[in-house]
Amino acid sequence: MRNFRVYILIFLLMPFIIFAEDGSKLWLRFPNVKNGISSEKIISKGKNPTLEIAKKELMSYWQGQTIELRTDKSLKNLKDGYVIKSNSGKIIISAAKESGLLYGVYHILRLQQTKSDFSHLNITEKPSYDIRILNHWDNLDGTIERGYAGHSLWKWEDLPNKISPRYEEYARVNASIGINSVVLNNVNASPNMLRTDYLQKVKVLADVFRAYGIKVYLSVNFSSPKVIGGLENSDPLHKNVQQWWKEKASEIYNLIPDFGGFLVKANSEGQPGPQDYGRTHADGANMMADILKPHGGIVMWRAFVYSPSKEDRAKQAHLEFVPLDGKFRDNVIIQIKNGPVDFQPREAFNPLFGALKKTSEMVEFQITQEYLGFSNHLVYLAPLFKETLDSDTYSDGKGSTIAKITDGTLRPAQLTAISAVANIGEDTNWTGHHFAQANWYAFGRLAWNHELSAENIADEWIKMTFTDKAAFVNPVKKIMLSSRETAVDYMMPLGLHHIFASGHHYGPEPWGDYKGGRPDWSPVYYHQANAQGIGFDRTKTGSDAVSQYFSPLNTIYGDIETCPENLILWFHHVPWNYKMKDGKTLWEELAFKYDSGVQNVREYQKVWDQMEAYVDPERFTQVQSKLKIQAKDAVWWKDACLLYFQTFSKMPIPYDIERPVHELEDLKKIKLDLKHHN
Ligand code: BDP
Repeated sequence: MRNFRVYILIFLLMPFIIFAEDGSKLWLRFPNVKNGISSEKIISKGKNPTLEIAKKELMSYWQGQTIELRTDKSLKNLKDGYVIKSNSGKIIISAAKESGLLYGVYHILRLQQTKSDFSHLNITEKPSYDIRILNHWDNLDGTIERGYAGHSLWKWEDLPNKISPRYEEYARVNASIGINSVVLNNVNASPNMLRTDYLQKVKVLADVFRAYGIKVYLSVNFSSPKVIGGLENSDPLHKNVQQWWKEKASEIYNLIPDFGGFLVKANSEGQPGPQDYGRTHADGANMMADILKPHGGIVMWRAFVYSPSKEDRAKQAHLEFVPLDGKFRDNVIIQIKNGPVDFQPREAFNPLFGALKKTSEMVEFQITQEYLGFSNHLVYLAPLFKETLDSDTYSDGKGSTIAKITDGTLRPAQLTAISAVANIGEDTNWTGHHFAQANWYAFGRLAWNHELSAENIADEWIKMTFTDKAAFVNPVKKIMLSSRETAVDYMMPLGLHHIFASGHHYGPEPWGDYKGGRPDWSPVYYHQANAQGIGFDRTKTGSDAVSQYFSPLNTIYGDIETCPENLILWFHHVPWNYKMKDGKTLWEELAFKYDSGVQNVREYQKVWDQMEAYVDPERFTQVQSKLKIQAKDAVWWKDACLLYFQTFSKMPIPYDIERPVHELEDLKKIKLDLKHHN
């Protein structure tokens, strides 16, 4: 009898068990399989694993007319791109490569899913970048540096024998947005990554990814020859070191003939590099580039270099790399973080963009929200990505945007690339926060076409991931589009930066002064608050970082009157009573910004609550509880920063804004026990 009741209960719960929404499908929620079209309605010649996937996707999910998939070598100039045309009742997708056909198939499935009109299609797509690459900061022990969605997807201990089904799902998801490359491991790379047993595991992943048009790359530790090769040192100019890399490269290419190449973090934050032997970044990068060249591989050499010297950290990459311009091989690309400090909620763009005239440059974004509330805060990053890509560097005159410098328009390059640090882990919904999925999506879409707007991408993503009902799409899009500015407001408005709690970077610690440690890891180094004012003086009389920008930006940023207010504390030490454009004093403006960040999150909560009718209960409540955390954190940020900065400004909290609910001394005691490495 008891058993019987259990059966009845299971039966009644069945629809919920089967349809329980866990976010695992991301944006790939195509209509039910049984409505798909029959195989006769898909015309294609030839056999190829990628083409088979394209056909399978259509057969399973396409509900429209007959489709023909054609490879057409004359479309080579479109690279991975494709043409989609309606032609007497059928749709023809043509591309030079099979991967182009697969991208074309995802394009029409996207049109179907967003209920777009596809009666008269005439679409030509060519990707903005050749290499659209995710950087995983995954360690061999399964942890992820700055990962907030569980452990690594890569099960190194099970590989090469056991293959998780998620490897293929991951590849499919990436292909659906045009991502064609991945770096599997952390830039703080373990030398063991290059051991033969690990390479055999990497091979298995590469084999799974290949049919989805995805190439594998690895982060390598510069000391590998010494550490795993047993050589005396890893000096890039030593013959035996070069020989070691040469043999390693042959071993890799034997296993993985289309291996992409290496990503290298050298001489930064304690990592080894060519400078350990008195050699330059160019010596190190070129040694590897020469070895990879015959195999068709490339080197992505990171410009994220800084040391605890007297020099302003924001200037260091430019100082080190500009003198090396023109010295790098043509299969080296310098990988540059969007800002000169470190993935802050807002930074001025990195002045290295455009400063290298004879060297290829690529952007590195961070999708994982190390500095944006981890996977607890809803922060849609497309506006941040766009802000960087659309920034005019003036390097080659007006209109020299970072997009044009990196996509081959202004600096014709052998290969162009764009990268971002992934936010993916083994959580069921892949990214921890359901809305963090949008940032993976947005990066892929912008890497494919950097001219898309943040709004269009949000629109697409919401319709694909939730529903196309306007009553949901419009308010949620509004939340997404304002969310990055909101986070800036409650964390670091007006150009403040790096005032995070040390190490884990979750929550505020503007009082952080790690005496005896590295000054450039201390919040007080970055905000410089004192009785006179607040902000980092990077003008001519300060660190002179402004001079690294091309004219007229150097003067615009260098003059407090013309500096954009959203960067004013990035470039200037500003008196507390300085009059801002809206007539408020700097102190008041700061207080209002913090408060408006908090108010916006409260508004997001209210709007989200109204969305209940349009969302499944699981995702509704999960997002709702994350918003609660975000609201609490926003208040924490506001109180911590205002109460602490008030000890310098000695000015009252303006009447109109919400009063602090914490005591500064209590906030100072908070020490979160989160894992971190610095
Ligand atoms: C910083 C992270 C650190 C990374 C480093 C990097 O805090 O974990 O190793 O960047 O990009 O943002 O190398």
